[in-house]
Parts: sequence; C-alpha cells; structure tokens
Amino acid sequence: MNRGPRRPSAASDWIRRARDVMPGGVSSPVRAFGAVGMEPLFAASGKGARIFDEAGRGYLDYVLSWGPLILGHAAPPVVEAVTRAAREGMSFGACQAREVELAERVAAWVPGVEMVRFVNSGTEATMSAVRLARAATGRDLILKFAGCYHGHADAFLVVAGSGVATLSLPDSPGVPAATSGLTLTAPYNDLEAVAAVFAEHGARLAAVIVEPVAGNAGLIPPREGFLEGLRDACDRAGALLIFDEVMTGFRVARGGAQERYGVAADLVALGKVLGAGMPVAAYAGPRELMRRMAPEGDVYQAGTLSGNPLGMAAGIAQLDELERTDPFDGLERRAATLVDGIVAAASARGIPACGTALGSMWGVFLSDGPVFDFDDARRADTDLFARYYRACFERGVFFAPSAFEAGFLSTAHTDADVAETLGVVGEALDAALEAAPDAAPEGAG
Ligand code: HOZ
Repeated sequence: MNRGPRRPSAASDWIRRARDVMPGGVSSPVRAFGAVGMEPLFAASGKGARIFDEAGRGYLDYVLSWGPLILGHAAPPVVEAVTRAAREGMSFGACQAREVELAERVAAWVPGVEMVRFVNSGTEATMSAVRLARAATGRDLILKFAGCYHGHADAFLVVAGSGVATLSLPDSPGVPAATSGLTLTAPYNDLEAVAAVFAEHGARLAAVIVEPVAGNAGLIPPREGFLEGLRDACDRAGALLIFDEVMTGFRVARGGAQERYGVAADLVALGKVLGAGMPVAAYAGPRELMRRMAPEGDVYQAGTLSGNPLGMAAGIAQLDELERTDPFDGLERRAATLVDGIVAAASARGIPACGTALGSMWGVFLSDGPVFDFDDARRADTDLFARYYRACFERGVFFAPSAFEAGFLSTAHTDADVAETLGVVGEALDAALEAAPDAAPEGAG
C-alpha cells in the first residue's frame, strides 16, 4: 500500500487523495466547505485557541471540533488523563471505574439525572432516548422542530439543520417513508403550531425532542415560555420531553439548558463537551425511566466501545477542570463581546446583522432579525456570508463554514484573541463588500 509521505505535502494533494478514497473527501459532510466555496481545512494540530493546518498555518478556532473543546485544543489536564489511560489499555469491553466516576459527575451536574447510559455519538444518544420514550409510552410518533438537528438516525432526517440545511437536503433518500412518517415537525419557538400537533396527534405522541437552544440552524434561543409550553403540552398528553443537549450541555450553563431555563426534561442527550474531543455521548434521566434499558429492563441498546476508557478519562478530566475553574460567566462575557463586536462592525458598514451569546455558544446572522425559527434563519444573506467567511479564513480566523451552525468559545480564548478576531472581522466585511457581484467593475467576470 502506498502511504506516501505525511509531510510536507500541499493541502491540495491531500484533498485530491481524500476525494479519491472518501465521498467528498470527508468523514462528515459539514467539513467540506462547499457552502462557502472553499476547499476543506486539513488539520494537523491544535494548541489552545488555535488550529494548525497541514501547511503549518494557524487559525483562531471558533469551531473547536464542533463544540467539544471547551478548554481549547490539547488542554493539558485532558491530554494527561488520556495519555495515562491509554497506557493502561485502549478498550476493555468490560466495566471500569471511570464509567462510574463520569456518570456520577453527570448525575451531580445535570438536573433530573439519576442514571446515565454512555454511547459513542450524539446520534446514538438521541436515537436511543427516542427508543426509550417509545417503549415507556407505548406510542410511536415523535415531534421535532424544523432546523433542529439530532444526528443522522432515520427518524431525525426530516427538515433537519446542520449539514442537512447547509446542503439544502430537506430529507434524505434511504430513509423509509414509514419511518419519517412517524416524525412530525413544527417551527421552532411556535407554541401555536405545537398545540395544533398535539390537538391532532397528542394521544399518539411518544415524545417531543428539542434542542433547548437551537444550535444547528445558526444559534436561536428559545422564546420566553417556549420550553415551558413544551413541558406543559407533554404533561397534558402523557408524552415525554427530550432535551437534546449535545451542544448546550456544560455550555449554556454548568448543568445545561435545564439549569439555565429552569425547565425539566424527562430525558437528556449529552455529548461533545462530555467527551472533551473523544467519541463520547450519553442519554440520561431518572431511574424510573432509565431502568427500562437492558439489562435491567427490556429496551435494547448496546456498544462494543461504549464507556471507552480514553473517552471516560477525557470527560472526567474536562469536567473536573470546569468544576475547579468555574469559567461559565467569563466565557459568556467574552462571547458577548465577540457577538456585539461582529454585529457592530457589520452595522457600521450598513450590513444587517443580529446575534446571540449564550454561555460559550454564540451566533451571528447576516440579517435584520429577529430570528425565531428556521425560516427566519434562512433569510440571512448566504452569499455575503460566504465572501465574508473566506476573507476571515484567509486572515486566520476559522468559523464554522456554514451560515447554519453555532460558534463556540473556549477557556483558551483570551480577550486579545477576541480583539484580534474583531480586527479581522472588520477587514473581512470590507473585503466581502468589495467582492460583491454588483461591486465588480463593469465587464468583470
Ligand atoms: N453536530 C455538529 C454541528 N452541527 C456537526 C458535526 C458533524 O456533522 O460532523
């Protein structure tokens, strides 16, 4: 087999080789950069707030592996814990103390959680939570919200956000109509539409699954009363409320959106920060529900690598560092400085913009706003976004390569990093305006 030299190598060479052996050259579609008219970033390393490509160029990173790296890249406590764990064995397929230690932390931090089942991805977590909800209620239908993304299981690829929205694929071939037909949808933040769904289907609804802060259609906070309204509708109909906190968990507050908004879910899906960059996720809830899972109960779900020692070690180390440093207020202040700065820079140039910072999640839409749902999000100027995006990237700032993704912040990002970013943003907005098609000189192609 020709492995070829790892370095030095032009990025274009890696892209060509990748496309030859991997669909689109990627392991996950959001990494392709197609929506911003660019070639993918090939990451070679990361340190603190920066990611470095194969050519050695550094970028201030606001993607942070799509959320897990709340302490930044290669955070020493996490690296040390994983290194130690690796020396002791990569995987056991047997119970180990680290699983108990991480589950105990989750139960202590996340409201309503008494028991935890570890899995390997957010998709597995949401998929399994829905299976449990269906078993517990004896019902089949679920309600999700347009623009929310709960991973790529069949039930969720219905008007989904994230890469599905970026690529404008409202549904996916390969998902049987019999399966997608069990997923009802409503606009995010729209309690009237929710009431209409419950009026017609309430007795058949197993669960409502929601991102309590939508982070896969850009960042859209819940309107006042929305989450409470969902709680109420579920209680009346005997359906379960599932919070997909894969993004918001340990980010919008220490205990996630349940803590921040004071609304209790029946089941919660966690991931990203939980595994500190390792493939770790979980679904969790009260004993009464979780005991339905095999082997205590009759609902089956399993995984060879679930509770993997490296992932558990990484998660414990990251949560312990968060516990020790309690960085949540500081992260939110810095995220707000970033969002306010971007919106101000856009406004100063006559570009409509609005944005939100929630904990260490943030987002800006290039539109007037307000943005309450997926339709509002899609009104943003994606062409301008693409030009602005490219100009930021060229100047060393790495945002998510889509107008339909949230941004993240880590404890490694300093005030100086944010100031540097805002300097780049101003220049990039100017460049984006100059590159506008109607700003091109006459006759230019
Ligand atoms: N869930 C991540 C943010 N939308 C994307 C991860 C991926 O699809 O690769």
